[in-house]
Amino acid sequence: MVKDIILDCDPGHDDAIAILLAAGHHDINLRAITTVGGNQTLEKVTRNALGLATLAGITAPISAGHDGPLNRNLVTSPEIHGESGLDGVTLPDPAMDLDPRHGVDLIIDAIMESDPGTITLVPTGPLTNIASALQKQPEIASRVAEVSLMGGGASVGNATAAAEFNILVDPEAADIVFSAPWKVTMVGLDVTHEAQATPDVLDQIRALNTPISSFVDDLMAFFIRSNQREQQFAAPPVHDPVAVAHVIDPGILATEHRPIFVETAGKYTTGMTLVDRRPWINPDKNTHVATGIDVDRFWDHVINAIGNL
Ligand code: PIR
Ligand code: CA
Repeated sequence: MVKDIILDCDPGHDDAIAILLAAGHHDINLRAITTVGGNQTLEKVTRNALGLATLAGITAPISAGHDGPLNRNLVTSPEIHGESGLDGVTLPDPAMDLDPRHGVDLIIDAIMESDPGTITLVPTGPLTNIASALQKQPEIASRVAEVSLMGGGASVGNATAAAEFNILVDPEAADIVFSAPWKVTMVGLDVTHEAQATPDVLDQIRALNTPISSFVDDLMAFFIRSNQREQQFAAPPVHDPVAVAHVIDPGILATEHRPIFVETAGKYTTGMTLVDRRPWINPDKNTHVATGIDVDRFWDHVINAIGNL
């Protein structure tokens, strides 16, 4: 079944793979791309989104959202993604214009224009735009099928001991998103750290032998080096496409229905996603945590999508 998604992202090497997966996979109808300040400044990630859309032949509207968190200063990740946010590749000049609407308005319009329950939101950056959309039009909560977001973790952080980067950048926004009356699936580090671009995966991508496959190869070459240098990963975790893959093929992830809370004022734990795993606690919120992943099936979808482009 084809699923309609809105991708809210901060490209970013792994966001780029999420965009290619969404654009190339036959079971996804990409309705809109919105950008948010995160891995790099809004200006840079928006430029990257336009270049990627040009490369992949995407015709969906693209618009720029918030340039930084609701009430904090933006922290970026140049050590992982470089100065451009997408170091290691040269993007084509954009062949399309940005949609003139603010990203938040594009998100609201796309949801309110669609039949209830048909759109899945896939945020792969800080949750600023999504929280802002909820504040501006709370009715979106009842109209969205699911929020499949890359962020957080039940047992591990990357930006700090407790926090994953996307949640740490804007914890207040994350708190709003995890507290709203809609289904949230947290595709966090517990599963995305398993989704590594191993030499075997890269061989399969190279074997496609297309302009896009060699672009992905160059993109991953930079990401391999930065992840090795900064976080001692032998092969880099490619986080963001896992949240798209969950929409394509829900069986790819094992999930648990558990209450999840975002720490906004911890001494050591700001940005932590606290998962209540006490078995006797009946979840009274519709939050789900991903706890396992079929890694081979995940890469099959990504490689299939890249091959379609
Ligand atoms: C990845 C990211 C940030 C920091 C590191 N070290 C690695 C970005 C990715 O784009 C992904 O969305 C999320 N934030 C993973 O933490
Ligand atoms: Ca991202």
